[in-house]
Amino acid sequence: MIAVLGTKVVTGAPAERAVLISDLHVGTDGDRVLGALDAAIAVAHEQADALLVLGDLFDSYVCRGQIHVGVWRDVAARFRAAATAGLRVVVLVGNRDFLLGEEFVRASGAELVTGGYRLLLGGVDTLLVHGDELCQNDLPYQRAKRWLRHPITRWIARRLPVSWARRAAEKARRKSQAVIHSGDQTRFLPSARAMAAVFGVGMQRLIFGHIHRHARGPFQAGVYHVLPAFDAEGVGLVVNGHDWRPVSFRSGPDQAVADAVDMPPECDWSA
Ligand SMILES: [Mn+2]
Repeated sequence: MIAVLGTKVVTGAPAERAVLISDLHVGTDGDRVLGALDAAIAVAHEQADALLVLGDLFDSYVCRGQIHVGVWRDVAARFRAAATAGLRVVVLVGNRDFLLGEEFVRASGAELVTGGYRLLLGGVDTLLVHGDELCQNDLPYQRAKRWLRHPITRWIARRLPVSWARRAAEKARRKSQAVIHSGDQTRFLPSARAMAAVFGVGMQRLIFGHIHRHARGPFQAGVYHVLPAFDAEGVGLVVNGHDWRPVSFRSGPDQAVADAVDMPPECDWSA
């Protein structure tokens, strides 16, 4: 096992073909994102070996009781059906749903990854991370992350009643919204030194989300992809061997549709 920027990285089985999506934020956008998710699952099942979700599947997830109710139960059931039909589903936690635990694994049949995930993807040595660890200049967040991820915080939060957990998540959301729109916005970009650290350990490709912008480009000897927020346009990445292309998923009248989208521009980095 290796660690990159404090994030533990586990190694998974290779996948020649995969569908990758990130930042679905299920819980904020009603049914729209679920239609796109159903399409992504269907395309992954028909055309790929794996569905890889790069974090913030849920807008918030605090306590283990949530898996039995509402959208959390519904999304887990969708993954369970796909997993039962033979699809490999891998879900990385994001900063909004890092409290996902074994109850999600049981309900969904997905492989849950609490850090980074390294795999041979289309034959390329690839690292998947949510991406918050790359945003090293977002200092208030990085400080909060240390106590939020503390085992004691986790132990307490996961045992809260669902109604308390939802109120706490809503309060945290309002506070973070107020902070997000203040000050220098470049602090939310991945830092160039974080990117250098990732490619410095020899990764050929890095894929992440979190910053809600679609981008791709070269970095040193490697290549990165930044997946946009899936709840915006249903955009993800389809990998088929050497072919890597962004598509927009939607549920058509009687089948899943994956429309081609333009290759995105390169990403900006913070200092
Ligand atoms: Mn995020």
